[in-house]
Amino acid sequence: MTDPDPHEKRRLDRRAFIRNATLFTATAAGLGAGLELLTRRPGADAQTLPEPVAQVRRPRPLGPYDTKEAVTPYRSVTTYNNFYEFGLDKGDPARNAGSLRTRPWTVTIDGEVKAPRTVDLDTLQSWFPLEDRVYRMRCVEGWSMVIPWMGFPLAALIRRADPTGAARYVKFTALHDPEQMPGQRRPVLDWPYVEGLRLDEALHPLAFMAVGIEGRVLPNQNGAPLRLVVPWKYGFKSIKSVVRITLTREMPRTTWALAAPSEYGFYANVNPQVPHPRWSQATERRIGEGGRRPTLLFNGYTQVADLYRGLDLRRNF
Ligand SMILES: Nc1nc2c(c(=O)[nH]1)N[C@H]1C(S)=C(S)[C@@H](COP(=O)(O)O)O[C@H]1N2
Ligand SMILES: [Mo]
Repeated sequence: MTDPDPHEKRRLDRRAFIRNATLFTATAAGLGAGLELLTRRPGADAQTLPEPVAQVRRPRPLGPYDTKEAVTPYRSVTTYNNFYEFGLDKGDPARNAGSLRTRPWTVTIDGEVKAPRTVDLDTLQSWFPLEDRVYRMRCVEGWSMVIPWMGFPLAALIRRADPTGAARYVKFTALHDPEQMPGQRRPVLDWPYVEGLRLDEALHPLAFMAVGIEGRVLPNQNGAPLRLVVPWKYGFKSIKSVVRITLTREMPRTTWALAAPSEYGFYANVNPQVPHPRWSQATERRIGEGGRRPTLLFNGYTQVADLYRGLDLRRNF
């Protein structure tokens, strides 16, 4: 996808960080060679639609959590992606994620829960009625989309796991399999990708586990078969291809916060007043639109503000 936007440079800046990071042990030349190995698949442009999600009746009226803003074209949602397990360029996930096997797929729920278990994804999905959620998504790089997810509230899953009184955080772990995920053959990030939420954040009704987009199962490049969606936080919190959900006592060490602690915090709440050290977060480019629009505190989801009473949002960025 061609991207004439000047802020594209900022994305390159984010990649430039990776080349300088201490965890990155290979040389820049090594990274270049590695990216060459992320082969382009012929025919990736002839988009075949995923199968419909069975349980969902459509259309349905918008609910209290849905934005009425125009939905981003499906083609953009599924071809302009960040999923570093499949490469660093926006088009790489759509080109390369065909190698991800999404069935069978198991999810382990463990840690501070009374009933730890490993469950097949189809079983897990059958526990909950699927819902639609039309959410804004704001990437830390300065672009945004509106995506019609389908899935179930994270709170429903956590309540079913029955946390112990000691649980204070939720840690999410993505699949680690360099055979299926060619980007993991290089130490671009500290694999597997890990994310986390405070337990009260995870129990907020906006926090969502997605299994589909627009009535169809999640395309691999969007984090199939199960991904987190936290719409009031920068997109990197919304971890893709989740295999493990662990309730913990301590704040989990998360991938981007480990990679660049001065640039990516644990909270990562969207906040136009807290710039990224290397660029402003005051505005954003809505994919498919010209120009830029103002970025809103908590990405406009002001109903989460109560979670952060008494917390200094500049220190806890
Ligand atoms: N496992 C994993 N999850 C991930 C990422 C990633 O590289 N790996 N990228 C994150 C970032 S930076 C963003 S902006 C969103 C992008 O989601 P989308 O491609 O479905 O729009 O996924 C997030 N989840
Ligand atoms: Mo992002």
